[in-house]
Amino acid sequence: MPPAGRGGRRPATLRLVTRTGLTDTIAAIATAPGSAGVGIVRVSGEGAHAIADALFRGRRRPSRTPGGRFLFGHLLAADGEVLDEGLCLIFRAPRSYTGEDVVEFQSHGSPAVLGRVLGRVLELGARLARPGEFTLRAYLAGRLDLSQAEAVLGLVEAHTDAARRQASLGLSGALGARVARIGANLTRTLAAIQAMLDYPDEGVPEEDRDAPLTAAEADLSALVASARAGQVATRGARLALIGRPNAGKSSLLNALLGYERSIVTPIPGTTRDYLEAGVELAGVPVTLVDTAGIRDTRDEVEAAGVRQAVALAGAADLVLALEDGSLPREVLPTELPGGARVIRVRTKADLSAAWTDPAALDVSAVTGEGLPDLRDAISAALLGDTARGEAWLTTERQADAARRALGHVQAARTLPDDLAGWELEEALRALSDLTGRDVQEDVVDAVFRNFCVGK
Ligand SMILES: Nc1nc2c(ncn2[C@@H]2O[C@H](COP(=O)(O)OP(=O)(O)O)[C@@H](O)[C@H]2O)c(=O)[nH]1
Ligand SMILES: [Mg+2]
Repeated sequence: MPPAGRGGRRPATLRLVTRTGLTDTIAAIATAPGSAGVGIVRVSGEGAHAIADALFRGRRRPSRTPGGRFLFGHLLAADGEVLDEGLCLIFRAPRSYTGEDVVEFQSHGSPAVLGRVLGRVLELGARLARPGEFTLRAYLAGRLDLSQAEAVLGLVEAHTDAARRQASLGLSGALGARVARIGANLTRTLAAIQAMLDYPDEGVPEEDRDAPLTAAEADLSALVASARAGQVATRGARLALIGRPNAGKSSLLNALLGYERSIVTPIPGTTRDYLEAGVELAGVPVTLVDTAGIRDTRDEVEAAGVRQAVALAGAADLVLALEDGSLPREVLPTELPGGARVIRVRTKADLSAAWTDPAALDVSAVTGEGLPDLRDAISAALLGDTARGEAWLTTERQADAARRALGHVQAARTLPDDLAGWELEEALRALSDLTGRDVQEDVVDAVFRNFCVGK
């Protein structure tokens, strides 16, 4: 039965409790498969301490040991055989990751030892945890919201420093706080609209309604924009260098890489195919793509390369559009596909300038002049305000919720007050989907399905 008076908050939670039998005790190997110095078997639930008493022999009984302590001793098989020596870490509800009684056995990290320890834990009455079930319990205990649970997954899977930083911010609740700030502004707007409707003669200042709505819209737009950065941080980015033949694309690629990957010659049309090379920029793995110079050409091979260059630019997360600064400026014969963002670069800045443009960065691949600024611009374009420590959206699920919220806020702006109020309520609902405070069971399931067993 949903708790009374709170609008049926967390109905999904209650269904999950009954369906998965959340009072039972679960166990899993929490460390990665394979050999390691240390391995961990984690046990959570009402029976955790009793299982530890039966399995572990140390200076005291685990069930008599205060939470937050650990014991050194022996892990025993059913017949008393010593499986290994190790540690038993004791946590007491509610002060544990899951909010339940938890023990963690640390032993040597071999598959043989961990397999026996886990086998014994299961014999003693625990069942094998499903993927993500420890974190699911933390969520159900109210210790994490859904976006924080996703951040846990992000931390487990982080391959880049940018991804780690983001997940860590998400886990800290920074994303939740950012969303709450937006929600508070929407609620203020709703209150002002309600007051206008209820007391049309009182003269509620327009400002009370418009200022928080404007702030919420700006915050939401930034949040939606951050979703792309979040994905870039997680999976890396593609950066295409394009420009006319001889603009200095291959030279700049080599300069960004720090080694000679691409052939550089004074002959226009040297690079006819494209080539890729990986480099880390701003903590993000970036694939640099060198393309054929774009020009009108009769050469069939070169023409194919030009078409490919335009397509590569369209598919990239970011485009560096290079123009030779030492020659009179010529526009590219091809319109670049929209979508990808573009940084304009005036190359060969060490030579005397034939033109200048405040919208272009001056860079020399020969002297290295302008390279630090270019790296900063790339990082800002790929990661946006996230470099300033703001929390971003890191999953498509979160991005979808934020886009829906923004859509409703934008719709609210164009509507008369009574209809605007409805849109704002929908926006608030989309925001609560984002942090997962009142979401449907299938959404929760989908999030936790991606976890590994033991997390
Ligand atoms: N002085 C100077 N020459 C450059 C610079 N970058 C490229 N070049 C020269 O310009 C020519 C074309 O360079 P390349 O990188 O092959 O251009 P791409 O055709 O766009 O790949 C070569 O002779 C390079 O040595 C630069 O920053 N300064
Ligand atoms: Mg080239």
